[in-house]
Amino acid sequence: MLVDEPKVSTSWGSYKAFDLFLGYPQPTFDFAGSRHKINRMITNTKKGFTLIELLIVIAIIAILATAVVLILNPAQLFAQARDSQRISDLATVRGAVVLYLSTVSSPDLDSAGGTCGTNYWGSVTGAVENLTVTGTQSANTARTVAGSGWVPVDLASVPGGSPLSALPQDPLGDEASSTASAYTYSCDNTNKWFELNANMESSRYASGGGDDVESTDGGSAYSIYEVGNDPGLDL
Ligand SMILES: [Ca+2]
Ligand SMILES: [Ca+2]
Ligand SMILES: [Ca+2]
Repeated sequence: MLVDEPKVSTSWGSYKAFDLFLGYPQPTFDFAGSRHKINRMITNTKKGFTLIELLIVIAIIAILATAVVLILNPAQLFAQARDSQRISDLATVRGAVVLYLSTVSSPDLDSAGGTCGTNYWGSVTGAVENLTVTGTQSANTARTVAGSGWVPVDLASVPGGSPLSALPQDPLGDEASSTASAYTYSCDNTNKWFELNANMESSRYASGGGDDVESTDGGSAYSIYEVGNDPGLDL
């Protein structure tokens, strides 16, 4: 475009003659007016939020926070984490007792040379997790691994030493707080069978849940998580 091209003024504005000739009239750029508009935009952004805008933002944040709490449900997430710990703890103890049975020449599952009978052992006093047990709970609730803990098996006699340094306890179960959550142990010293029990806390892992481990463990109690080497897990 030539610098000295003549402009044509119409009622719409000012056009260059060459654009009119092509049939594509282009308004000339009004630098002064645009600078004014840009300045106004900058001024507007500096103004900040109005009260209504702030209230809307707060309402949106509140709705999102509620949705996150409803979807994630932190209480259930913590319960699920404790259930994962319970599943892991019982697998660890089960592995240790199985190792004891396979490596010790004369294994004794109650460290008393008895039959175990209907006695059971629990990780806290008054442990009633194993609903199928009708016998007496041993006073042994210690976490020691040499035969006087809540799993009365002398794991220290395993060649190479005990696979556990201490017996686990239910994540919510301790003598001071509650007897509602505990691990239990029962045995058959004649057949060298044993069973370990825990109670799942979350709706996910409990009986009827999406990852139900209580009713799918092959044991005798629908609402208790059972592991061990006892056929039918009905000790
Ligand atoms: Ca069960
Ligand atoms: Ca249960
Ligand atoms: Ca059972």
